[in-house]
Amino acid sequence: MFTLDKASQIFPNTRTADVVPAITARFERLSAEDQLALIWYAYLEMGRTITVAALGAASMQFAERTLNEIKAMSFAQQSQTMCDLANRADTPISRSYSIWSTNIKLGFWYQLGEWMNQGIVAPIPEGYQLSPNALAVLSSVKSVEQGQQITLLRNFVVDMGFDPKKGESQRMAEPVTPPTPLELRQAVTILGISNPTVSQYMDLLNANDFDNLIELFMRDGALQPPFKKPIVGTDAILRFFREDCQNLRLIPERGVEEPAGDGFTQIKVTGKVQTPWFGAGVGMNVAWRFLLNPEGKIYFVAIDLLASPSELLQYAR
Ligand code: ECH
Ligand code: GLY
Repeated sequence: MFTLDKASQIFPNTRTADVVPAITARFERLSAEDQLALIWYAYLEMGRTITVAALGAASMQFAERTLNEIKAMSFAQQSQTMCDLANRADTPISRSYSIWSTNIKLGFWYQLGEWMNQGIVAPIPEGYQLSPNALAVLSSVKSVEQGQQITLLRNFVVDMGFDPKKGESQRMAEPVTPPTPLELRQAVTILGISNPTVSQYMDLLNANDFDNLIELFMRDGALQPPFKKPIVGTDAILRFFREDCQNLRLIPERGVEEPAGDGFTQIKVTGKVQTPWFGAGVGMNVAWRFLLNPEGKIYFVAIDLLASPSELLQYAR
């Protein structure tokens, strides 16, 4: 029988973008001032080639009160509030922040960035000098591919704030958008793959049809997002889909399918993923590693951010 541990080791030659956790760890050791300035410079630089979309109004409602509170503050208080978030200081705003879903956190910073540009929120002080370490981290951020850059930026933002319950708190997420109507859905085709579970997985996720998507999983099945521990069980996976997976675009390209023993099948697919934040502007190179039970239900799927585009063609076990 397969265990989760054994399942997570299928296709061990998949090379993931380990620079992401490595750079994130270096970033975390910087001062709050350096962190904020570094993000500002990286964000400005990225904005020269790609456009970030604003979050819809309905999704922003949870952050609105905090945003208005910050807007009404003096520049000094605003800078302090942003530093508190980066320092994970225990303040009421840092506590509110920690229970927001990833997208609400990103939408909140997007708005602050707009206000910094307009002079409504305290800018990074003119002539601010990054420390030598921060300069080195910034140059590492700039040196990786765009899909890895936006993953870094998202990591930086997600880890801010103060969570007394360490992730166990009630979370606030955006409203769930209804699934795409059947007649507007488009089916993927994946070179080398005829397995129906895998194509349905892609099609249902692309259609935000999470209630049918979750039916593809075994009750104790698991999904492992990039650089994360597996999310185990259909209740937790469904919550993750609703909170973190709306309006993604999965563009699988090719794959291999082989027996894995005990009647299970292992399938590796590579391709691109687009996030609604950047649309077609950024295609992240990813692999999906599926392990299916004899009935074709998903026991395990890992999504890996790949080290380089050449990994898209890498199928050797
Ligand atoms: C300013 C300065 C002060 C400090 C801060 C600032 C603002 C920063 C801002 C940053 C915005 C960053 C954004 C990043 C978005 C990243 C999105 C990513 C999405 C990846 C999704 C993937 C999906 C994979 C999956 C697949 C599955 O099959 C299953 C589900 C799942 C400048 C003010 C902070 C505004 C918007 C990286 C890979 C394929 C696992 C989800
Ligand atoms: N905005 C959804 C995501 O890509 O995380």
